[in-house]
Amino acid sequence: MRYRYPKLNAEMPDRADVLDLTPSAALPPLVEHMASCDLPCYLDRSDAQQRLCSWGLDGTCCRRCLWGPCRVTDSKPGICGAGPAQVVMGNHLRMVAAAAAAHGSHARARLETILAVTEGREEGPLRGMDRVRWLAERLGVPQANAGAPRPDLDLAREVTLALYDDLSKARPGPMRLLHACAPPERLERWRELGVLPTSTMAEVFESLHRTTLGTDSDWRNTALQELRLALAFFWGAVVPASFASEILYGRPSPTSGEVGFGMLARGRGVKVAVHGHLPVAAEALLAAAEEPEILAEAEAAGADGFDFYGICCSGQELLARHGVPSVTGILGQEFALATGALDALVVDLQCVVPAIMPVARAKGTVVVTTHESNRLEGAVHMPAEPGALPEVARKILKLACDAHRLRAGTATCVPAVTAPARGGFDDETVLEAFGGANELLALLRRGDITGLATLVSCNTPKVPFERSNVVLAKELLRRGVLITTTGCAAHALLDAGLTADAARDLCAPQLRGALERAALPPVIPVGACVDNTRTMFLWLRLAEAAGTSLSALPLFYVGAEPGNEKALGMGMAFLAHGVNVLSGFPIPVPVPSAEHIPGAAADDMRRVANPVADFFSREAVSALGARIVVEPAPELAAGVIHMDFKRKRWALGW
Ligand code: XCC
Repeated sequence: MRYRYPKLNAEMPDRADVLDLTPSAALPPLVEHMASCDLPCYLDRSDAQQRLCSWGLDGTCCRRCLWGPCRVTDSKPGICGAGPAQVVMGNHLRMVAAAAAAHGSHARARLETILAVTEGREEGPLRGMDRVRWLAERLGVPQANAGAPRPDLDLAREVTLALYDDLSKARPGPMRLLHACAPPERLERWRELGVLPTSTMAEVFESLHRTTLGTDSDWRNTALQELRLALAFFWGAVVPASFASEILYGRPSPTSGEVGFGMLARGRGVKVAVHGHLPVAAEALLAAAEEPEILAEAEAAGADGFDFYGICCSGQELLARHGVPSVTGILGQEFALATGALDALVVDLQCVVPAIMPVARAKGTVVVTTHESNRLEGAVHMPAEPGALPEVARKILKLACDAHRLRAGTATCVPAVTAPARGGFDDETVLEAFGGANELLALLRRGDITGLATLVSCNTPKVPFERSNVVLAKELLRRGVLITTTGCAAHALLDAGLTADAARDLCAPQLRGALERAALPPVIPVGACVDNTRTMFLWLRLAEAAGTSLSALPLFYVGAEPGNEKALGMGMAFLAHGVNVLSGFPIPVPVPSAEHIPGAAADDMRRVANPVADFFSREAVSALGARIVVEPAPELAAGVIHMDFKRKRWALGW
């Protein structure tokens, strides 16, 4: 074994390291199975890519114009004269712009679905009218007309258009939801820094503009644009996407069951997995699967109805609202197909990797794409547009039945690995469970809860499969930290059994007592990545109860295994709100990069100074009251977080 410590990206685990160190009992047999089928997996592709390009790792490769690409150092600026800080910052900004475009497209698709319902083009009802009324109150949208309450669809339409405006308006002006919900202390800081945004689309537009050749050459000014963009990303895309899902499908409710790859062997139905981020097609599939005509199709194909499964964030959405078993996150998608258990994989938006197609072909699984932005070569495309959802869902399920019929007798390899799990929580259910924000605050003050952390974002080949998230969660529970989770981090923690009540045994005694009294699991899944909204609102309620700012409280945003640009944008958004951010990896988050120490052992590295890194790790503290910390080793990361919580507690006199 070679891999010990992922030195700032310079060393990645190889196949043997991953098999040795992953906490997942399901992964090794699946890797072996793929090899026996002559199907390469991500580990093969990752090994083939080593060593990764050091310029890319440092963020100092500039390919934003056609003069280069330039590999920039202090002594060798780009052809235009750009130095390393400018290139690192500009590349970084472009990644956050991509993130905002991704969550923004996601929000837009959901807002369009609500509008289709309000216009009668799509079937209702809107199950989240409480959220509509809550938003109407915050946004100052009148709820009555001439003394009579406004019809639900009318009110929902105006609220949705207000959210749409925050997402898309081009002319300068305040973002309504941000101004309605952000704490006054933050609004004041953002005003002072000059980073109040116009809209998500406007800030993406401006970010791309100012990273073109010969534009913003002052990297500090580019850093401020990144903060402005991060606020637009959060309040114009992330929060509306989460709320829109609630308006369409209602609040989640706590569920319990089992999760993991082993669930693919359960049941005798036509097996359909949903994958991506938009639960629009997935919800329509669940509804269609109850219809007698469709059930008859399944029976005619020799099945006993339908068995649904979830992958990535669509999986988190279905787990939260319907208790549908989640199978895996982004790195596990090809293994889910390799089991040979799935008849159909229905994908919507984002995090659907092209590597799944050869595996699906080999196993006879039909892959259906449902969104124009997310086509896959060789897949069947069935656009799940508002207005056609029930019909498209029926057609997809019929395709799945055909695949089931054709696949009869296909050999499967499903590791018998499942975990008990709970899901379906939001900020309200967590607060209710503790008896309200004041009671949760009292537990925090008393030290029953040391601090609160949210473990979010993706999985990455840069660590052994799911290891950083799982090790870090266990270490934090041992230190009394209350954990919420979303996205692929949640998949890792679900699969490790950490969302089951039995895992309370891993907690510090006082935290364990508090969780038992509240009947909450040790790690609390609050949904998909856009549902980081729920953690933010939980923390805002706590700060309000404490009469202080987020930056004064023991809170940490943790992306131990960031992979997608969206993870980067989310970290920046929490940072802008005054929450410390721990990232498992420096790139794309800029921190001092690694350099071999001349004359020392082959794996001795030192950190090289980088002003952008200093900005986010030091200067950000005075500007925002928070900073970015990078620590790849999860055991050490837990110590970093705990130390910060102790300092915050001392400062608060707790
Ligand atoms: Fe994608 Fe959301 Fe990341 Fe997972 S966690 S890899 S973004 S599915 Ni959102």
